[in-house]
Amino acid sequence: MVEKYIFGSPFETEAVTACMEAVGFAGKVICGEISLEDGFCYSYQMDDADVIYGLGEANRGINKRGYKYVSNCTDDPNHTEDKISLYGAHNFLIISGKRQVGLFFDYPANMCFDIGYTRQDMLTVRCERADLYLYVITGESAYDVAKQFRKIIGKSYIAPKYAFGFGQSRWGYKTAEDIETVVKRYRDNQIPIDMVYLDIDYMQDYKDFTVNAERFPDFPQFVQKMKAEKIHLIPIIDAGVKIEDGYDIYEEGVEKGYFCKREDDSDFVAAVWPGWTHFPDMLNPDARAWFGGKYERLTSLGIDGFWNDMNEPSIFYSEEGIKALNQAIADYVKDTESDGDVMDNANTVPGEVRWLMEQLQNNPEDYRRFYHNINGKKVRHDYVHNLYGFNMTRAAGEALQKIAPDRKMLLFSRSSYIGMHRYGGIWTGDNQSWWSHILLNLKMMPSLNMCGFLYTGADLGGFGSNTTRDLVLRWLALGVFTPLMRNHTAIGTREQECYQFEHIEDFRHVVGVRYRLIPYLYSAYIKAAENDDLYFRPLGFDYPDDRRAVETEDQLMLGNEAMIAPVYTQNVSGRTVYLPEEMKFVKFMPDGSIYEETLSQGTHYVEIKLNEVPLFIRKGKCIPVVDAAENVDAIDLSTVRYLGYDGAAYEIVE
Ligand code: MIG
Repeated sequence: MVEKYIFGSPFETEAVTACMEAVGFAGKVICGEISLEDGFCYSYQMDDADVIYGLGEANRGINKRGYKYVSNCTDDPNHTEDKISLYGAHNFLIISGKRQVGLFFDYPANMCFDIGYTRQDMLTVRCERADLYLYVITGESAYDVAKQFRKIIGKSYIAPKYAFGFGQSRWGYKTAEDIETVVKRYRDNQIPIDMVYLDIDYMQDYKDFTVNAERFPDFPQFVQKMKAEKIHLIPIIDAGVKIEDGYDIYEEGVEKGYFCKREDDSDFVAAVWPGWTHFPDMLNPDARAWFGGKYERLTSLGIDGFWNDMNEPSIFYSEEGIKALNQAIADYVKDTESDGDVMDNANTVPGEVRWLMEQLQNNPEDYRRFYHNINGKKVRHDYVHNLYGFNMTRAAGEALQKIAPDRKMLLFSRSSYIGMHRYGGIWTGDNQSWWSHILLNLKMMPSLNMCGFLYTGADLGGFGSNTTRDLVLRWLALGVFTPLMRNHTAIGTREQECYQFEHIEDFRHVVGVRYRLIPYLYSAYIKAAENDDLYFRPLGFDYPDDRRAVETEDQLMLGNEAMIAPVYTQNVSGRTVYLPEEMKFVKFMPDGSIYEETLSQGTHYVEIKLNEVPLFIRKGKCIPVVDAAENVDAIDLSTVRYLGYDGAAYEIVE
């Protein structure tokens, strides 16, 4: 059962697609207390045994208890354990204990979820203005509640099958030659691959929808050449539009009034990669259609996939921020009669100047300095901050449906709000080449699925920091199962393409296992999307009465047939797994054979070498496997056989 409560005058986020009558709040909701004395505050006294699921792309565990999280889409590339805000805002929780209750707080501004942080047994959800919809969902189990929630937010975006191939990316590939080298080395080494990503350097001066003509002398022909090699090129699109005379997108946007404006109606100016930029008003339906239409410049050249970046939106600094900093420096120079070179020795930078410098990036002040024009109404950005990335991706998604109604395109975003799952997937942003981030990747996946985001994945091998061979291999062995399987890394870090390391055959094998499993994984994904179901689930969704299963957070259920338990620690030759019931332990061995062993319910230590990929098949189930292939098109379904329990059947769907 789903109930919808209205508080004040909520902003229509369009997260929910189901038509429902909202009930006015009459002092009581099914579970918990609500106070409207100081903004909005929901509170609930948690039982010791209550598990709190949800929050989509958030830090820490699958059970969110024991910390606080703030929905405030933020470009923060350092995902340490203390961080409370990442790129997305997914305000959906499930309280699972004596009762099974889902709560969706449909509110697009800053919102705090204190889940046993201030007081260990208290869950409180607060926001500044009591203008929101609250959906309260009751069900038989946490799993049931999640599925009911998925029903009201509309069907998830479905990625094309090629997007289940392997992708290579690196911030730093600049020229057609760089890309060709990557493709050649993958093909020469017979490591399967379907996609190479174009990061910001393909553009002319970081201008959206342009291609640098020196680096790509004949881009249309290059796209075709790559196509012939069975490679899809996936360009990045950034939120900010460069201010530059003669750049038609900038000029059109100014003329049509499609950029976000300051209070005095001048176009807001922020610095991002291109230098000074304007932000397209993604919340204005006309501006959205206009910006989305520009993707055709690239699709008309044969491009069929995109990743949307910097759409929190990320701000390096604003004109106002720089002015304040310059003023502080000038004042300092005047006061001290120094020679004006405050930067020559960091120790001489006065506290106030240093503070202003540190505050330049993603400053909350800046998010209060610009406005959206939403159907004629002026809305200050901070009131709707968490909807920007959603609507950028919606702009693209709606346009792509028009441009090529019969063709599935790949689309995913960095920033998101619930509702965006209908238009694209997400990648989890700038992680690091840390072992702990393999586990963070794993734990985020089911929470994202609860919020509708099925096409998801992390930067395999790690984005920031220098990676190592063993880390890439172990991470790939998790990535084999995530819908987005992409190796991506930052400029300046150690090269981490699969061919950069010794014993390339191990990489060929691990990536090859992905291709052996694509018929299964893509089917499981389509089934989840079509049935408002989850592709990845916490063990507690399937075994709610088994406390040990509920508390297991380093394994996931996949589809209806499988469980994964990747290795995420260094220098080990295996790991401990917990089996809530008998399962078949399967290992894809480097010689192409498949090891199978039936394991009983309980705890087992299983050996898993760096070049082996483990998987568990549930009792009574089976999954299809095929021969490895060099790209998705080359997968030969006639090589199919079934792994798992005899007598079981599996239906492959596409
Ligand atoms: O400020 O385009 O998360 O994947 O490589 C960094 C360069 C901008 C952030 C993305 C990352 C991408 C990088 N971008």
